[in-house]
Amino acid sequence: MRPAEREGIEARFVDSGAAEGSGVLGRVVFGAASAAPCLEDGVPTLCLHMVDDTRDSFAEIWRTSGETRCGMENGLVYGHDDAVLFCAGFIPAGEGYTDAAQRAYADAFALVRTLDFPTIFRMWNYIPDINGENPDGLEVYRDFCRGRALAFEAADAGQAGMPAATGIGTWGEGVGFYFLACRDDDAKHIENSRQMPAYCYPERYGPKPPSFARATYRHGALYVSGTASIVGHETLHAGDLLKQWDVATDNVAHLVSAGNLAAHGVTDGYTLQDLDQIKVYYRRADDLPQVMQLARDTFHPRAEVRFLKVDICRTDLLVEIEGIARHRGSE
Ligand code: 3EB
Repeated sequence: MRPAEREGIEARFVDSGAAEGSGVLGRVVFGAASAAPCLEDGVPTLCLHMVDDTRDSFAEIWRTSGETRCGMENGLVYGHDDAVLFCAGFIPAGEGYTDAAQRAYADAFALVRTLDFPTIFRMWNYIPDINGENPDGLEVYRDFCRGRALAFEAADAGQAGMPAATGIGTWGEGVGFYFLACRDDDAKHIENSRQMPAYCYPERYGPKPPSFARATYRHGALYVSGTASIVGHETLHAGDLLKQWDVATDNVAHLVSAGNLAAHGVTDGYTLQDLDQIKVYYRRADDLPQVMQLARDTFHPRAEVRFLKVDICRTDLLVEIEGIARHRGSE
């Protein structure tokens, strides 16, 4: 694969309430309440409870230059143009997540087949009480992972179909999720040679491993999964924010580098300065000032960065970073 033209879709973070105009595929509100997705003024909208003060709310807007259509099916709300589909869903809180997650993912896989956007290239999962326990004593995250893995197995998608993803906490009730899928099969899933593929994690992290790739490359953009202080499969530096930041950003830097991408047949390469639409998830409220300073020291001065205080899938992780790498050109 060679670097292609700038792709036809892009994300922006806007403070809630900002005018949007046309060409919006979907909108995710990181605000003070969660709800099942809906069409709001014809725009697929997912509200996630991710902040405790509405003043900190923002929306992630997915925009395209193409003509958009939208719809609803099986509780999934979607918008698409000729090339890319945005889709959001919701799993109400209940007696555990294995079956519900498996069903929701099966419905999502069925929808992308029906609408003919067979390649999912980025997925986000916001999971309430992620470190809590389900009624059987299984951790909520592990319970969710089991259902998701069963859905991937049933879809025969296997590891080859697992896209870049985020699986992280939310303050809300019920799992909110959204994803991007495309018609072409140009998406390439990328692993990180510093980290064990998540779908190979040993059983001590749960009965079924997490189903995601470390990144997905499509049309010149590299969608970087949630990335934390994990080397091999092990958490490094429990309790130490600074060291975890360094390992997490070293992981991202290596993931996006030309050397790592070349191992996947992708002739392109990025640095941390190319990362944008960054979300920094942090566990402890008191860490915010330090996390903001670290982000200023690490990322491009014009990169969009938002900070979200939520629980992270492993209790020993304090920070996790995601974003989209793209060449900045002459902006
Ligand atoms: C990790 O590397 C940290 O379950 O979808 C990162 C990205 C993580 C995605 C997911 C989990 C997920 O294992 C956690």
